[in-house]
This record gives sequence, C-alpha cells and structure tokens, in this order.
Amino acid sequence: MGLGESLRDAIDKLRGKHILDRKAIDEFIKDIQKALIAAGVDVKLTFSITNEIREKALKTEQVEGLTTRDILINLLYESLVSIVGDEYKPDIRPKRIMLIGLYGAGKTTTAAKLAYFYKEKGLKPLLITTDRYRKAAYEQLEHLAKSINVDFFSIKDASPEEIIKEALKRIKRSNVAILDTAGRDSLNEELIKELKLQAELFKPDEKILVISADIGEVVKSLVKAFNDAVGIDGIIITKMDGSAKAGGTLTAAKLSGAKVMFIGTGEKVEDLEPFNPKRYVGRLLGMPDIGAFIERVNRVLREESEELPEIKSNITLLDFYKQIKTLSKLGPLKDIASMLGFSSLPKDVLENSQDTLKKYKAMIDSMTEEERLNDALLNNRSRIERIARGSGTKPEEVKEFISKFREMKKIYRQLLNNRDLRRRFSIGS
Ligand SMILES: Nc1nc2c(ncn2[C@@H]2O[C@H](COP(=O)(O)OP(=O)(O)OP(=O)(O)O)[C@@H](O)[C@H]2O)c(=O)[nH]1
Ligand SMILES: [Mg+2]
Repeated sequence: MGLGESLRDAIDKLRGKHILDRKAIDEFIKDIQKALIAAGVDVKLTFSITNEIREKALKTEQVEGLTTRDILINLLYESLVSIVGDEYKPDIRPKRIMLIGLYGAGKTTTAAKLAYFYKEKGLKPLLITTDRYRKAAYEQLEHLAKSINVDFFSIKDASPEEIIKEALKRIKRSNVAILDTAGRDSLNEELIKELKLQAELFKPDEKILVISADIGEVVKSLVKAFNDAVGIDGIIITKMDGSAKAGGTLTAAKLSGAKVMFIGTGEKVEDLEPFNPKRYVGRLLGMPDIGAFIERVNRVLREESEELPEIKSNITLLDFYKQIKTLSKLGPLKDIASMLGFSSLPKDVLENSQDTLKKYKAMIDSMTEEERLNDALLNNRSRIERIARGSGTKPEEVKEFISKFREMKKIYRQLLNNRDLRRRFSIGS
C-alpha cells in the first residue's frame, strides 16, 4: 500500500468523529506513524512531526462546525509540507542542462520530459546523448525527440568528448540544450572521470542528478557522493508514481540538503512537474486543491482587503453582499468549504453567478436602511413583497436570498471561532 493510500485510510477512519478526544487523536497518530515509517520516512523525523501534531491537536479547542477530522487534516497537511522539501520554480530561459545518475534511474526518459516541458514554455530544446554503454541509447533518445518534435544530436560510436565538441557547434543561444549521459551500477572512478570531463566541456548551467523514487534513504549517500565527485545543482526524482517509498525518498532528499527540482510521475513525456510540496501533499491526502486554495484565498483577501467588510459576528446584508462578491472570485468554493469544516452548508450558498449577484444588489437597494441592518424584520410578508417588486424579482427569490444570508452569518461565526482559520486567512479577531 502506498503512502497516500495509508494516510487516506487513517483520515477515513476519522469520518464521523466529531469530538477531538485523546483516544481519537492517539489512534490517528499511530496510523500516521505506521504509514510514514512503512514509506521509509526517517523514524526520528516521523516521531518528531507526529508528536507535534498530537500536541497541537490536544491544545486545539473543539470548535463549532469543525470536526476532529478537519483539524487533524490541517495539522497533518502542514507538517507533511514542511518535511518534503521546498517548492522549485524553474528558470524558463535558454540554458544547458546535464543529467547524471546511475543505471536505469530514468535519465533518458527525463531528458525527453524536460525537453517537452521547456518546449511547452515556448523554448527550443536540443537533446544530446553521450551514452555509449546502454544498448540503443542513441535510438532511444532519437525516438523520444522525434515523438515530441524537438531537435536531437549525437554521433554513433564516438567518444563523449567528440560528441560534445560537435554538439557545441550546433547549440544555438536560443536552445535549452539537454545532455543525457551514461549511467553505471555505482559511482565508480571511471564514471566520475567521464562526468567531470563532460562537464568541463559542456559547461552546464544545471547539473542534475536523476534518481529513482524507490531508492529510499540511500538518496542521502548518493547525493553526497555525486556532489563531492562532480557537484550537483539539484535532483530529479523519477517513478514517484510507482514507488511505495516515494515519501521516504523525498524526505531523505530534503535531509540531504539537495534541491528537488522536478518529480517524474509516469512514463509519458508529460509526466514531469516542478516540485511543489503543497501540490504533492495535497494529492497524497486526496485533496489536490488544498494548497492552491489557501494561496488563492489569501491572494483574493489581500487584493480585496479594502473592500472587505469588517469581520464581525453580527454582519448585515450589505456586508453580505460585499462578501459574496469577494468569495465568488475564488472559483469553485463549494467542495473546499466542506473541506474546511463548513460541512453543514447548503452546497449552493457559495455558487453565485454574476446574474445572481446583480439580483442581490437590487434586492438590497430596495430595502430600507432599517431592514439592511436588521434582517429579523424581513420575516414579514409585506416587506418581502415590497422588496421583490422594487428589485424586479419574485418573493421566493427574496426569501431564498435571506436564508442564504443567514447561512452566511453562520460561516462568519465559525470563522470567528476558529483560530487556525483566522490565522491562515489573516483575519484579525
Ligand atoms: N513509472 C515511471 N517510469 C519511469 C519514470 N521515469 C522513467 N521511467 C521508466 O524507467 C525505465 C528506465 O528509464 P531510462 O530513462 O531509460 O533510464 P536511464 O537512467 O536513462 O537508464 P540507463 O541509460 O540505462 O542508465 C524506463 O522503462 C522508463 O520508462 C517515471 O517517472 N515513472
Ligand atoms: Mg539512458
């Protein structure tokens, strides 16, 4: 069972538990420890983060509208993000990349994937191989280059030095030149000599060590050995899709100090992505959008900070109107609202089209000042009918609007009551 699966199992077991009692927390922590250790995550690291989650969880008061599950997922998510490494933002510009690594690590496949990645960004890749050891290495890369329609250069039966010298004449300033080198069973003297010589000639901007996700903790000694021998700028971890050890390899890579640049997530050329810890952990936990969601919320809230009504437990209809305008910019909020603990909320509360917003505005415009400040007045039939007439809507629509407003009030109260959310959304108390 992969790490994601066992973490999701642990989370699933929490379903329906509303109370954050010690027993629920302890069980969850045990499950997480088992899952992380089975994935090869360093035992000390595992205990240090799970103990931290337990302590924080025990300190968190029970919050209305948030379940045990919501709180533990938040804590787990943040801990995992902190241990798997940092986000990598590749430089999108012409450059020279040299890929190195042991046999079968995925160098050749990754060379083609990188070419595809940079091509998609509008650059012109050139794929080069100096591998004389792997049978049909030339054909393998040539074939991959053709399949993604990028340039390829090599010379059969020539030495790596000859190939690089000839390649240098062909590399244009606009190229992202990607050099695929030969591997060995281990980093021996011969390979070190060969790689040093090639690096001197090729002058790569980026020397990248390609490793397979299934090597686990060995990544630490491998990174050190390659770095001492030839110097590396970062690593690419391949086969993240197929390895139960992927989580352990990632956390060990972080401990080794290596920068994880990309991860390979499949055999196809498009299965490569710049490493993003939030996206990775979100996917592991079965919530691919959680990281992006939090970023988006923060961004929108920043942008809208002047327009934002003051957060107070007694919001008025005018506040509500401003608030839904802001929230509607966040995109599909309905799933995420439930993820954040607003599970009792009707799904459509946050789905407001521009048309609906216009209607709401018209309704609010048709209200008296008194009504806007005190929605209790709006239980009155004749008031509802007057507002409907004034705004060109039906009384049922006005009623619906009012009931949505009341749901929204609940969200406000939940937000106000939840310290963690308040901190995340940078909302003052
Ligand atoms: N599932 C999966 N398979 C991958 C990934 N990357 C590479 N592979 C597979 O791993 C195998 C070895 O990949 P290569 O790219 O030939 O590895 P290499 O490092 O060039 O190998 P040598 O040239 O022999 O040293 C191939 O079957 C690839 O399809 C990945 O991210 N996911
Ligand atoms: Mg190869």
